[in-house]
Amino acid sequence: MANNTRNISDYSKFIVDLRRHMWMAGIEMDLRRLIWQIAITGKYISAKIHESNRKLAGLRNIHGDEQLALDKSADIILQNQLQYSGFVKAYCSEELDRIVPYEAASSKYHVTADPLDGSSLVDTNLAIGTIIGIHRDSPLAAEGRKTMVGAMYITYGPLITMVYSAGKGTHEFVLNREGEYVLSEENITLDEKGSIYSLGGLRKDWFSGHLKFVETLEGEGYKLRYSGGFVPDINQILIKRGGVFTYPGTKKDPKGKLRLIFELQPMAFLTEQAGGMATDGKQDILAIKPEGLDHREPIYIGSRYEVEKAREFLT
Ligand code: AFP
Repeated sequence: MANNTRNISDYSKFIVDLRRHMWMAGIEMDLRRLIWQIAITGKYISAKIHESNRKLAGLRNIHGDEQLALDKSADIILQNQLQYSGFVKAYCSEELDRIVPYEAASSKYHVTADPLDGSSLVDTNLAIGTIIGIHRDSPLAAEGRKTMVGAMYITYGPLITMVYSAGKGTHEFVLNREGEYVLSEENITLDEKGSIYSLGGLRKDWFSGHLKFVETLEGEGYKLRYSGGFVPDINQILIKRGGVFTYPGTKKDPKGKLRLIFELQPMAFLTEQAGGMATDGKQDILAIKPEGLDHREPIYIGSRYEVEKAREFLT
């Protein structure tokens, strides 16, 4: 055989799909299967986004936001996929007002979901996403560092990508035309310092310490990257290997906007696994014990330099 042709095993070295990656990482079987089940829902949710009627469902979730039909549909897709999977002991999501126990026999994982974060961006065709937390106990039982065993998000953009961690690094996969998740970025590692910042909240409502922090980064030439979608904004910092996202406490909302269980814990888990940090300005997000499903916290998340710098201005 001419030496410039590769046999199939050579090619397979390059196409590492999600199941093979998790097996090679030595992740426990039920957790591998659960992550796989959740990743597959990305295809169904993406199909829903493309066919959705975008009409307001008129339903209200517990957080007082208006609920787009899409949020509800994404939640139902996740529940249908997980309720009888046998791996989920209980499920809670931003679209529900309680934790739903599942009767599956051998289930042991608790799943948290923001089924479609950034849904208000759907009509702008900007990227939105699904955020998932995986816990060995109820997410309300203790701080995230004690209960979390994994986290992932799916980004619905020009490509469908999925980033996951089960405690052995943070890795990105792309959904290819054949419907397989293929490894695209392995062991994502943030630089000590980045060059982009993503700033939530209104400047006029910022506290002085936060304003001084932002002005310091501006003085160091940071470039603004903010889409209004938590998933693509965090994804940009991970894929560009650095920078900081912040949605601070403000004079109007001292606890900020983003929810600890459904949004902040999963992104904090993924970012720490990528060598970064996530705090509320003072303490680690994963060190905060959730007080309830609607618990919100300010967030500073990304490279160590920027998150530590924020702490200087906020304590
Ligand atoms: P929606 O889910 O209502 O679109 O809110 C998205 C979000 O929760 C999060 O994805 C963004 O980071 C944040 O809100 C943007 O908030 P602002 O619209 O106040 O900038």
